[in-house]
Amino acid sequence: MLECITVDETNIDEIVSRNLEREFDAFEEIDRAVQTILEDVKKNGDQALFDYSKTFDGVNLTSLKVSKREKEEALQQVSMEELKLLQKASDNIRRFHEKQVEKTWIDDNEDGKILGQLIRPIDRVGLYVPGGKAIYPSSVFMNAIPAKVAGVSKIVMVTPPDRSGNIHPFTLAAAQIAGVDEIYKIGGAQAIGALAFGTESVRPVDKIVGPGNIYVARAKRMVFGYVDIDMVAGPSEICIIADEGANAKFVAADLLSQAEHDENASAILITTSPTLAKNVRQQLIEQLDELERKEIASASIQNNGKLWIVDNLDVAFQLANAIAPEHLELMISEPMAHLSKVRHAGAVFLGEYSPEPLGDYFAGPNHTLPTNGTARFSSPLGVYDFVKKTSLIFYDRKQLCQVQQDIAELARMEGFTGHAKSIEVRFEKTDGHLRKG
Ligand code: HSO
Ligand code: ZN
Repeated sequence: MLECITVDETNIDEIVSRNLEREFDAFEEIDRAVQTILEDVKKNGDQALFDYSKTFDGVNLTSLKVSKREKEEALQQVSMEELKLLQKASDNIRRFHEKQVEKTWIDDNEDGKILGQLIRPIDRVGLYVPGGKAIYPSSVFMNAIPAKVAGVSKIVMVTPPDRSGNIHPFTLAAAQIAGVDEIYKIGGAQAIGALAFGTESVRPVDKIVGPGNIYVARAKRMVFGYVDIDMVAGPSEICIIADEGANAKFVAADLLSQAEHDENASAILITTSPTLAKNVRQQLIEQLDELERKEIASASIQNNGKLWIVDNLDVAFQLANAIAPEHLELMISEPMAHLSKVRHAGAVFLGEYSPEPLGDYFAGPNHTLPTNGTARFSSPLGVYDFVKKTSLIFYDRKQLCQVQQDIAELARMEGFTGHAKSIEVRFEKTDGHLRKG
């Protein structure tokens, strides 16, 4: 089980780089397989998709699209209580994301001049939802709701079917609550190909979002540029900064909540208290035993679990910023007072009663967050990921006349006489056409 390690200001960088190796993996073999699948889907369309369903999902499908009847039946298989619960979570998520809506602005304060920025939603978004044993209605919400709030007109979901050709009712119910427009029984790299290139059944989309296995992740990277993609999120991470007053039981439970995701998930405690570190270590051993996903969680703790002891909270925050974790919990007294020290984190959870799963399912903020240190430069998935901006420029004749020389000179500095001419031609003394009004 875990060792408690002391970290001080002088060895932060060394500790972080030694312990959190951000691998730049070569995926040659996987990429070759993915490339073949993508090319096959591009060339052979639906037929390729049916063939891959047989090979990878073990099912002979006759239709890829989930029918209205299947959607209705799914809703009947979910209890009233479960539906209400899903609705409650989705309401919170929608309310939070509505606050992210950016407005078009137009500045027309100066006579004869208008500048602005139009905000327009992406037309068609594809949402990948993992299948198999994983059932993630929460991920359906976290991807579809911000797209819906942004005003995306078509949200197309793809997810692999089970061996009987069905999709889990929770996934279908969540998709309906979130307002997903079309659902297809396609998984893996082939689903990414279908969304990017289109087939007889699936119209191509403009952006693909959502988590998936390594094949899906590599396929997304490959079609990037052809379509847009969201971030390629890695295994879950949690970093907890705790002081001597923190409850060891809570701290251990929160570390395990992310460890149970994946053998490669990471769970790190940074504490000013050696006693707390020891107690958390003991708690981890005890609580691991009770988890259903004990195997995965204990492998993750073994591989990437850390108990780091620091002298003071300033060092704790320096360390956390160097990690730039997906989730950062502050189990310290007066966490708000220390917020200014947080520079890089996907989401911050303040105090004893804001455990990470509150954010995964319910509070409202998105649970698709930057991992692998990418919180240094990127943000949670949000409404802003489903819109794009268009600049707006208007000058009338008088305004352009005042700056014509400046522009022409700038153009000539770059050797672009054609650009200069495009300005100057408007002010030449000819009896050329002048628009009335
Ligand atoms: N914690 C995950 C999201 C999730 N948790 C979905 C449960 N379901 C993101 O790191
Ligand atoms: Zn989670």
